[in-house]
Amino acid sequence: MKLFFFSVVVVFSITFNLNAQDKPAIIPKPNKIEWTDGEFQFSSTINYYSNPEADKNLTRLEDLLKTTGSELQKTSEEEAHVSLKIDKNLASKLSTEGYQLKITSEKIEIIAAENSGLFYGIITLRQLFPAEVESGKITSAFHIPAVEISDKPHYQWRGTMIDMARSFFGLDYLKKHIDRMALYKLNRLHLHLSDDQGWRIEIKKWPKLTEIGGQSAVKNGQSGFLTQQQFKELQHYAKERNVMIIPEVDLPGHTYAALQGYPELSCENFSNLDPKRATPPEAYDGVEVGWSKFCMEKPIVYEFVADVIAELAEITDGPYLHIGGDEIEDEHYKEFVIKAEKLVRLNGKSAIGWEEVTQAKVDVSFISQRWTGTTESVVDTRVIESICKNFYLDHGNVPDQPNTYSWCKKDGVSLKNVYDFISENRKAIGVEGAMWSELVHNDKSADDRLWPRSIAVAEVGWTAPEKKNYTEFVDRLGWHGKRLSELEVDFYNTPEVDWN
Ligand code: TNX
Repeated sequence: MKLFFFSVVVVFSITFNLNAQDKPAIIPKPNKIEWTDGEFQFSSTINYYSNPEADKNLTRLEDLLKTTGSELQKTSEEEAHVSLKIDKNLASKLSTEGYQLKITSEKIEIIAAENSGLFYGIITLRQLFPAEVESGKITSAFHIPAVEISDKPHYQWRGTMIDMARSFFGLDYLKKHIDRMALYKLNRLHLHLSDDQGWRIEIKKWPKLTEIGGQSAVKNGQSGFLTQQQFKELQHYAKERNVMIIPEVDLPGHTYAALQGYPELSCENFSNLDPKRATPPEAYDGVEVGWSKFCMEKPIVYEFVADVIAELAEITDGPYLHIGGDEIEDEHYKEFVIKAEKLVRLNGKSAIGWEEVTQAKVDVSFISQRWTGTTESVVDTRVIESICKNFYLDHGNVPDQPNTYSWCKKDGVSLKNVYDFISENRKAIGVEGAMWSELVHNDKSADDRLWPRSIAVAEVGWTAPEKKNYTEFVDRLGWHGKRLSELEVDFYNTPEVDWN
């Protein structure tokens, strides 16, 4: 009897110890994780070390360790409690963004082949700290459970898109957004910078784009634009957090805001526009799509496109420019796409476009962004998955959520709809959640549409499909409610999640 009781207790405690839920919840789920025995406790002085190659991440580690209130002391590798190391030999195993994190009762070690990997090792360590870390100071005593993690992303492209054109979002919001992206290992921020309702990026050769087109917005939306200087500042901020900015100017349709200042880019008598919508120099504040376009027979249109692409290429660090290409019917469309794509290449970048561009025989370096998944392509390009029923974050978190769209999926796009996405496309390079802003007019509603669904985007992008499990994800996410609140994210209170 005694023996029986003893074995029940042993079995119970083993099960309990193996239950990951009593451990801090890491999102996205690491691809290899093993909780081991013991825990690491911070003492009043923390000795830390980084090898010279890892110096880029040093301040980030110091900032994290400072939240404990302990003294920090840089020491030799042998004496260190916490160490950061770059080891180029791990490149084939961990690729550029992977890392290893090993925690024992004595030591915390993060190793990666590159600084982007170390950055994510530090992010994982950050998620092992209590939620208070996000406000900069931890007041309660805590310890970190021993663990061994070897992790790298499933996809290289883990993105979010913000529609800046219908309603503008300022630098402060974008920087906050980048911080939040980084916490979940999202690494691509696509900015939709022009559409019928507004033009949001300064182009020096065509100043009326922002002087006029920067002043309008969708009804009740915010107007404004980024100067090239601000764009660079944002890009620098993003780069430090391993986020690449992808600027999009939507061509040759969705171009009304450009025509406001430069009506010469439209056909005679504006016959390429729908006069019921608007005629230059009037602004357009409605939400119809597919009614405006450039006059593609006019040489000046190509001068314009060449100038805009050249200036964008000049200020963009990343290798990509997004040229839009969606929702337009025109006999010159394919020819236009091919020319625009060539201009992008001439300026040293690769072009991305919405999936419709693959009706044209574009270069194989092209990347298409799928949103309906129904275009008959004539080229087999690499693909970013933004299929609307899984990734359109302007749709409701739940059915009938006020001020959301439902044209793609009438019940909205739930957290589970995002999470359950699996790409069947062998040329998929990743996923991107798209927040269109016809109905999103301020920071608070942007938060509500982007979070927590972008966290599901992050896990779809990072974790291997066979390791995903929705029930278990939702459990982990519940533990992040406090962290998101510390970060002042006005996330949607999804009923699918039991927020702790
Ligand atoms: C379709 S998807 C659009 C956008 C709209 C969005 C609204 C795509 C490439 N074009 O212009 O904002 O639907 O959900």
